[in-house]
Amino acid sequence: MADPVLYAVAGGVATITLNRPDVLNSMDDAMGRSLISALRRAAADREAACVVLTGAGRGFCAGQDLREPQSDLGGAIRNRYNPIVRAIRACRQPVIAAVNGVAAGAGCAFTLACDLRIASTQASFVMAFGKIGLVPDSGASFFLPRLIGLGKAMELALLGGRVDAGEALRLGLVNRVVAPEELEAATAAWAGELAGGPYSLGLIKRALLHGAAADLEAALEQEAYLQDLAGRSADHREARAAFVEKRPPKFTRS
Ligand code: T3D
Repeated sequence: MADPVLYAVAGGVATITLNRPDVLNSMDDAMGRSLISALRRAAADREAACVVLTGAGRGFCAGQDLREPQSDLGGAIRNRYNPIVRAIRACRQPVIAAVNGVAAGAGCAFTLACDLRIASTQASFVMAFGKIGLVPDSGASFFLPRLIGLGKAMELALLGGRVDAGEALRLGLVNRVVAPEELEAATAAWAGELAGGPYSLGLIKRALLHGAAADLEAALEQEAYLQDLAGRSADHREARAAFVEKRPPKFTRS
């Protein structure tokens, strides 16, 4: 049986590919466990300065595999879906969702949990939960209103319509839309740029994630804490020297 999740690192970029294309990469137990492992592996991988999450075949991820018997949904959320979302957020590197096709249910939520989203024109987004008598999970109730506002989030969650890539871009659900044949190269260009960036990129991610859920005082203090860390990095010293010497900086991600 093929591995349900593939992991590869090249040029400072770890690529995690959901790999059950026959069922649009819908998630069964084995895939859930593999995805959690792959995300934790990427977070700890010293060679990886950026992580890409994508799907094999024509889907990104159609959420829970609805053929898998399920009696304890609360348990499934706590033991499978919540750890995936936490693992995406806990990656010290920026995580890009390269959305190659339909992202439904928890699959849609995973894209929202990533830091950046590049979609192919063949991608679509479905908050499928309501259609099958469930509620948004995998962080969708947290991320969706923050990304596109409460009114539109409510519409997508209650009506469950399929949002195409163009509308997703207009809504701010994705950062960029490209032709299917350009998705890999466009993702590689962003991932390469991030992988070649300074140590502080991971701290920028931490600052914005904290700020999005904090009050002003907490955000100000977190910024001071993270700036202290960034200011002690070799990459910051190098960037200052490069500025003064009028040359491009050479970052070592340290
Ligand atoms: O239950 C718990 O543990 C709680 C956790 C819940 C988290 C969730 O994610 S709930 C949401 C679950 N997902 C869905 O409800 C989405 C179901 N799928 C669809 O609505 C549609 O398939 C799509 C909108 C995603 C795509 O439609 P379309 O027309 O492009 O493709 P299709 O023909 O429906 O699907 C292609 C194949 O994938 C098909 O198999 P077949 O007929 O070729 O053998 C289809 O059955 C299979 N497939 C698609 N989604 C799933 C799936 N198989 C199992 N589980 C799926 N979620």
